Amino acid sequence: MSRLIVISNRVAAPKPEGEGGAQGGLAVALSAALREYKGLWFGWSGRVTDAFTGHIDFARHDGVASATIDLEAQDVDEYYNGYANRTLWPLFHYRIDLAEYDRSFGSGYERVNERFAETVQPLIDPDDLVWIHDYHLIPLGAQLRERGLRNRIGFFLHIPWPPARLLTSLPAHERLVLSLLAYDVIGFQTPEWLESFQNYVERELGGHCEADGTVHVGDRSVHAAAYPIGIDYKEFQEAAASAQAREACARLTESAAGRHTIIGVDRLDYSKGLAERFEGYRRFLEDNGDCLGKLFLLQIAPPSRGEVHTYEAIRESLDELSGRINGEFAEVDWVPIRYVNQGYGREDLAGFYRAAKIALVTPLRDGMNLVAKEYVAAQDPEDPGILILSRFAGAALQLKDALLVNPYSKEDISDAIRRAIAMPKEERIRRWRAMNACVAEEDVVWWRRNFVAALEGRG
Ligand code: ADQ
Repeated sequence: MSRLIVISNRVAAPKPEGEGGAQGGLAVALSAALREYKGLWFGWSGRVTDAFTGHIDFARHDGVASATIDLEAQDVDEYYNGYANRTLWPLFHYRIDLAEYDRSFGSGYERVNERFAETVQPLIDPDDLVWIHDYHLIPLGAQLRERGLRNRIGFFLHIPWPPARLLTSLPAHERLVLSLLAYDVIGFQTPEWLESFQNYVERELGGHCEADGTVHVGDRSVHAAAYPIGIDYKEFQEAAASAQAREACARLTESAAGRHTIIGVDRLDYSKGLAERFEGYRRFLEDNGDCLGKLFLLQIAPPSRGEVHTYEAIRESLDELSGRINGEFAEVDWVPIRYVNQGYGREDLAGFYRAAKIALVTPLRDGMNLVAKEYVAAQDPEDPGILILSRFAGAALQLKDALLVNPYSKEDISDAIRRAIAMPKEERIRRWRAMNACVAEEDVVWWRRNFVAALEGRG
């Protein structure tokens, strides 16, 4: 049986026993795959050294072998904070206004991908399957091919693929996309992102896409398809049933004092539509005076990517906006927004989700969005809550029974909250059952099996 080599920017190291806090769904799923295939997980350690040495740190946790390398400060600036998070992330989330095109970012990105290729290549045996993840490492497959690697190599993109008209604003876009043709399989979260990719290939590269997913450009053929990622449903249900989750649920319910909780859980990122969400909620408060004091929004949003300026700016603007809304509407015994800038463990989150009557998941653009699926999985089947979901999240294609909204429209968000509050229990249960069946069935194991089957040439 082949081994599986997973390569991603960071390796999700399992926490040592006793430190608490389970891993995220992706880490759990990939760890399970690596155990099944006796593989190796390769990536950046998160540490910075004076000069790149190519030294590899090997570790083994819970049956999963990992190999990590350290990077130089310049690498981190140009590759991670630069090209990945200031160029590709905004552009791929349709924010060309925020995308920065700096030549040094591009060369740093190439350099780090070369460094990954150089160091990982000797660890790969001829029969191994290689699975590369996300926008940080798009050219890695081509780099490995240049070094003579002939293994099956797959790539999965966790974020959206932008429309061709936006992507062409990226200098050297052709080079980036052509490098993808080195893979055997390219996976996207949804058919929409796949279509944008195919459209680019046909318009810009003169390629040809077949109905079975084969993409031809010149003499290269690649299989490109949608593989929507799911959550680890079983693990999340267990987390939701844990004593800690029940405690978290009780704590939030008690502090709500009979009011409805609306929950939002996101990394603090402009793609998540937090300012638009707050504005939609403000519109709801303005238009529904009878609801003042009867509900509140709990927004959990730990800061991320603090070294990138736009992230500092969004943090400041949300501090200000939540303060303004609270100042406008609060009473001595009620604040409309509880805005919390910290992360929580999975058990706590599961408990909070269960205590919330409504979840507001309103990204402006999102590859998939796992929070929407976690919220569904955490509900009480006898009395489930309501998911309000952006139509621009990949998850909207699967969770059709959510209340789908346009996240740019304050009125849409406000109307959906009103509708959710008034929704009869039978309708809540009917909608939840349909969504839950999908979240349970199309889970992370299903995702991984489908992708790996395609990588093995069976899909
Ligand atoms: P993200 O943009 O990080 O992921 P998401 O899919 O929502 O977005 O996953 C976030 C994960 O982090 C969830 O498991 C969530 O529970 C957790 N999380 C978020 N806020 C948290 C908090 N305050 N405390 C604790 N945990 C928190 C990228 C893409 C997505 C895609 C995923 C997986 O942008 O579109 O769904 O990868 O492919």
